[in-house]
Amino acid sequence: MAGDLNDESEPPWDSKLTRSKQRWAREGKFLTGKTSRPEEQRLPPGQHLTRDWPVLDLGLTPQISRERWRLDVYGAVEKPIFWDFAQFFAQPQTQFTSDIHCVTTWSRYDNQWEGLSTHDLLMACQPRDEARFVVLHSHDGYTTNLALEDFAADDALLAHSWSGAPIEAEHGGPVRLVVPHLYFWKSAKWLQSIEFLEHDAPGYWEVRGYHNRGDPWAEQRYSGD
Ligand SMILES: Nc1nc2c(c(=O)[nH]1)N[C@H]1C(S)=C(S)[C@@H](COP(=O)(O)O)O[C@H]1N2
Ligand SMILES: [Mo]
Repeated sequence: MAGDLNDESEPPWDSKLTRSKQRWAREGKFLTGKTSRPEEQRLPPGQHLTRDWPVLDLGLTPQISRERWRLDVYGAVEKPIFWDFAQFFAQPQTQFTSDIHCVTTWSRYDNQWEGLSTHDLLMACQPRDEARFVVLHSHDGYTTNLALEDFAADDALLAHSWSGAPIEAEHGGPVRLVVPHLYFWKSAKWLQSIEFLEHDAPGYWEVRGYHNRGDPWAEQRYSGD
C-alpha cells in the first residue's frame, strides 16, 4: 500500500534512469544548439547543392544482412547493449528529415531517415558520469569520434531506413549513424559498435588531417582550419 515502509520498489520518479535524465538536463547534455536555421543560412559556406546522392567510403562495401547484423554498445556505460536487428528494431522508432553536408563540398537537402534516435539509445545504455566521447566502429574498419554532446544532438539517429526503404549497402545499411549538424564523415556507415570513453580518440579521417569536430557552418574541414 502507499507509504508502506517495507515497499522495496523504487517509486518511478526516483528511478536510476530518472536521476540520469535529471543530471543530463542539469548538465545540458542534450543541448547542442541548432536544429533549425533560417533558410538563407541553410547551405553552409563553400557547399553546393546536389540532387543525387554520391557514395563515399574507403572503397569496399561490407555486405551485412539484417539477420547477421549486431550492435555492441560498451565502455563507460551503466548498461552495455548487445542487440540483434530485431531487438534494435523493437526500440522506439523516430523519423527525422535532415540535410547532408559532405566535406567534399556537396550538400543534399531533405533526407528522410528512420531509426533509433541517439537520445533513446542514451536512455537505454546510460552513459556514466565520466563518459565524454564516443567512437563509432564500422564493419569496413572505419572509425570516427564525436563529443558526447554532438552524438546526443536532437536530430541524430542510428538509421535503418532512408526515404521509407531500408538503407542500401552502398550507403551504409543495415544501420548507419546520421549526425546532420556535422560533416558527413562523422556519420558512420555499416555501424558495428559504439564505444563510450572518458578521453577523446580521433578516428580514421581525424588522424589523417580532417578536423576533429567538423562543423560545416564554421567550415571546420581540415585540422588547423
Ligand atoms: N564505415 C564508413 N563510414 C563512413 C565512411 C567510410 O569510409 N566508412 N565515409 C564517410 C564519409 S567521408 C562520407 S562523406 C559519408 C558518405 O556517405 P554516403 O556514401 O552514404 O554518401 O560516409 C561517411 N561514413
Ligand atoms: Mo566525406
